[in-house]
Parts: sequence; C-alpha cells; structure tokens
Amino acid sequence: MKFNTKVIHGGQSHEPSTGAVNVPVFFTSTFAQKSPGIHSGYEYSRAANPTRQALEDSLASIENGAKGLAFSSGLAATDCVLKLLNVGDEIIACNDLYGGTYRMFTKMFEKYQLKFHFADFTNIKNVEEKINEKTKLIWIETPTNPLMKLADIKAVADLAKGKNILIAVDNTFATPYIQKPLDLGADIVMHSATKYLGGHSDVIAGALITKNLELGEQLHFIQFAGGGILSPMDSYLVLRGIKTLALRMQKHSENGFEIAKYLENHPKVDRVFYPGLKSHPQHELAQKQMRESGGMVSFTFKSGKKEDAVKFLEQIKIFTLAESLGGVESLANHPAMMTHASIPAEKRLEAGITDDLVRLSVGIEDVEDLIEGLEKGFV
Ligand code: P1T
Repeated sequence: MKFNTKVIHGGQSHEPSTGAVNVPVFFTSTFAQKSPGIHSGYEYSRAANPTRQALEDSLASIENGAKGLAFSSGLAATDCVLKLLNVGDEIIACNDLYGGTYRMFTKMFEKYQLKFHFADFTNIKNVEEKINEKTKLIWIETPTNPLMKLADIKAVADLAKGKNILIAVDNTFATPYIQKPLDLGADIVMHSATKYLGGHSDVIAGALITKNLELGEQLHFIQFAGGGILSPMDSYLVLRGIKTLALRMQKHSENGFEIAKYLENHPKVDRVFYPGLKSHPQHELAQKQMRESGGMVSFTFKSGKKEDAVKFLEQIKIFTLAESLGGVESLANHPAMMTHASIPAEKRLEAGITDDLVRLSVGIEDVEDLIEGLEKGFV
C-alpha cells in the first residue's frame, strides 16, 4: 500500500460486529468476560481499547513500523521511552529541542542519574565524540524546533550500529508524509500527535512507533504500567486527522515554501530558517532525507531587536499568536518567551534561539492572505 492509501485504510478496517465503515468511539473502560480470563481480546481500556488500537495500527502503518502506541501527550510518549533506561545510562540529544523535551530531560530525569549530552547534530562528529560504552539512547529531533536544523538520520544510525544504542527520532515537524525515520535506520519514532497528525488544534496526544515488535511490547508494558494512554475520543480525533495528512502536508509545504521565499526577500528580515530554501545550510540533506519541507518557518530581524519581534507578533493578521503548531490554521510564536522559555537564557543563545527569533506554523489558508497578514507586522 502506498502512503495516500495507508492514511485512509491503515489499521482502519470495518468494525466487525456491525460493519460500521468509520471506526466507532468505544467509550468503555472495561469489557465483559465469558469466564475469568476468557474475553474478546480486550479486558480494560488502559491496556487496550478498540478505537485506540485502530489509531495505533494506523500509526504503525504510516511510519512503516511494527507497533504503534498512542499517548495522552507527546511528552508522555517521550517519558515512556526514557523509562526503558537504567541508572547510569547516557543519552545524546540535539542541543536545539522543543523546550518541554529539554525540561523533561534535565529537570525530571537527571535526578534519576541519567546523563544527558547535548550536541549540535548538524555535524556528525559532534555526536560521534560523545558516544561511549554507557550511551544507550540517541534522541534526534529533525527538523529541530525552532531552528529547523537537520540531523542525518541514516548517518547517526550507522554510527550506533552494533553498539546497543537505541535511535529515537521526534518526527513531529516532518511527519511520515515527509520523512520516514524507521526506513533510515531509527528504532523508535515519536510524535507530538497534537500537531500535524491531529492537524486541527483540537487534541493533545502523543505517539511512539517502533521498528520491531519486541521493543514495541516493552514500551507497551511501560505505558500500561504507567498509565499515560490516549482516551477513545482523542484517539478518534487523531485517526480522523491522519486521513487528510497527505493532502494537508502538501499544502503546508507549498505555503511554507512561499512564505519562506517572501521572508527571505523582505528588507526587514535577517535570516530565514527553512530546509526548502537553497540558503539553508543543509538544503542538500533536506533533499535527500525529506520529500517536502513542511510548514514550519523561523526567522530573525535585521535590527536584531526583541521589540521588533514583539511588535510583529502583536500586529500580524490571520496568524494567531499562540503556542503549538501543525494545525490547519496559521500560528505564530516567540520561542524565547513562549515554547522555549524553560531553557535557560544562556543555553538558548548558545543554540541560536535569539530574542528576535519568530517561529511560524504556516497553515493551509490562501497564501496571498497569509502574506498580507504578515506584512502588517512589519509596518
Ligand atoms: O505538547 P505535547 O503533545 O506533549 O508534545 C511535546 C512536543 C514534542 N516534540 C516537539 C517537536 C514539539 O514541538 C512538542 C510540543 N511543541 C509545542 C507545544 C510547540 O509549540 O512547540
């Protein structure tokens, strides 16, 4: 099955007892048993629920994985991966990451004696030099949030080969329409399904997809024992979102490219961060690893002033100033004061997240209206 077919049919066969074409929302916490231990395959919805199961099968199908798991948030999914590790294990992660992921790593898991090394993955040598016999996980975000840096997934996976190191890729920005980390050698794909998979800014959800079933079962055990599952209604919303993922990502990418070009030619704009632009330092890797460039665009001001970024965000039209991304509607964000405020200022600056940086989540509206709305921010 090809991708456009998978988003409609992957894991979404007709409901067997009624033939319902659309997967129903199974609002039930528990399932009747004929005799103790003799049941339909479902016992209790924390372990499995048919609506969530359909979503999890769909996730596995679109990411070319063996097992999918749906969580109550993207961070709950990340938390589950880290619980595979043991005291003393070391992790190498990108130094440009969603602020909440950085906060979880440093504020929650360092106290359990996991050691995190942060590196700039744009140069593979930075990753290689941090690998040692205690390294158990490499955490990749590509493109990164918010600077749109890329990591060469295949090159990182090749580095880790034969060393008993798991490779996890946060594929939130790209989605499987654009990039397939498991095909490139990763072991785990993570999503904030809140974003493009859901696609309509109406749900908080997370996902993990594994290349092999055994790892998927280990993660399922941690999820079941810890409890961070996605509800039936939210599973339904994400499943519904996935059906239009291919169409939406095409339009997000088309609009993202137009907005990136508009900004690159704007007299008040300094740098534009978008992998689809020839000026992106890793444009070549983008063309190799990604099918399109998606809808996320970041930029800075020639003045370098935070006040210009703030004024811009107050004045723009059509775009809404809000955290999050990946919905059909366009959003704008100030990473330093909003999504990445939990990263200490010096670490933010070290990674390049300056106070004049603005991040746009370009939606699927008419691009002429979007450009007109952005222009209002520059006056
Ligand atoms: O919000 P949640 O569903 O828990 O997902 C966390 C998360 C993980 N990974 C990436 C790349 C993300 O962007 C996010 C959430 N990000 C935002 C809310 C944001 O505006 O960047």
